[in-house]
Amino acid sequence: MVMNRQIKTIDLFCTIIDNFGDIGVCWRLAQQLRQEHQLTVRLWVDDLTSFARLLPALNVQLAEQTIYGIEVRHWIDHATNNISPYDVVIEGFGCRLPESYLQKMATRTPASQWLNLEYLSAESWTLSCHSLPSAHPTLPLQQYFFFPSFSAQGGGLLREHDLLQRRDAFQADVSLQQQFWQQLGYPHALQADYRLSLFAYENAAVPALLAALSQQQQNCFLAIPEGRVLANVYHWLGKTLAVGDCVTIGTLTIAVIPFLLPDDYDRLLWACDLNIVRGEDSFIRAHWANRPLLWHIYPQQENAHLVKLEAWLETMQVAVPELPEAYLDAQRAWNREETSIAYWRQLLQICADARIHHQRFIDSLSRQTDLATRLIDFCTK
Ligand code: TRH
Repeated sequence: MVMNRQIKTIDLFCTIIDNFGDIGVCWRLAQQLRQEHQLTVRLWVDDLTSFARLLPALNVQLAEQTIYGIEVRHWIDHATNNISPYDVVIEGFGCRLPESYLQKMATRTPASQWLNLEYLSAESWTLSCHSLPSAHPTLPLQQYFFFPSFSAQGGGLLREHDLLQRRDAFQADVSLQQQFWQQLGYPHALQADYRLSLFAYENAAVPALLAALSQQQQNCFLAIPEGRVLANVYHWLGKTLAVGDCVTIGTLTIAVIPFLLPDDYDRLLWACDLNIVRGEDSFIRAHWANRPLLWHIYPQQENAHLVKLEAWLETMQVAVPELPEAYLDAQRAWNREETSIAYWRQLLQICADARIHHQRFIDSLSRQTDLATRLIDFCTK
């Protein structure tokens, strides 16, 4: 008979290399484990200053603090020295745990369960590696690979239990949307024919996209949270913009908005007709917005990211064969940094044509169990 193991406490370790994706995922997971699974969660983060962009309530001077019931620890050298490991220890994205901590995990009774939370990829090999153990070379400890996935066979996607209801309520209520745009300082955004958000890495396609959007039949309101892609926007405009600035060129209005709190960023995605997103976490949040998206995938050496991109496109196509090829091609064009204005002139139509098909893909994902629940199931069984 297989005995279910009781899990009460979880350590989650995160290093912030650059950008916000790793901590975005870890913070989201920590909150869900605490709020939806009533676990004691200790989150170890090496860079509190970057973390504070997502969580301004964080005091970056403190080595330990509790926020929303989660114990946040500054993960610096020796921080784990006098600490007893919890029931489950999760390494976010292959960050290396101190050897002394691994020893304590192995000698604890029962030994801590050790998971490596991997990056999301729709590639099929991740499903065969999901949940596989890998033995520590010297300690009696196994590490298990946990792969987020679009498939029922993998680790699933992060999705809070009430997220879709909150989204639906927001999208059904124009006054909530009006209030949101008002708070951002752009009440007139709702008067545009289309609303777009843009969060991307530097991308040479941006000037062509903006030029195309400025020469349409319809008016577009484009909200750009402060970040790296602004370099390309400035290039097209011939001048820099500060947060709070808003310019109109032809049919395009561009507003540079501050980097938003995660809940407000969700609202921005829900409020837009098309979201341009990047990396991993904003990419998944854009799925849950249930609107067409353009994904700027995190560039990797030897174009490994293009394989990942194709795997996601294939996953969508298999789930919804009617998804227009043009929508899939737009993803490729964005990542090859297509600079033809003529190409981007079709984007709004492509997205409008794809919208209901894309929503069928999101529906299929919404019916799957979320990542946090699968993770707990995996640890308890
Ligand atoms: O910041 P990113 O480029 O992170 C990337 C990826 O995760 C990539 O896989 C990883 O290897 C690399 O970092 C090191 O993109 P991502 O994943 O979308 O993370 C951005 C986070 O910032 C996400 O949690 C959403 C959040 N965000 C806000 O909270 N407010 C905002 O205004 C914006 C634009 C984003």
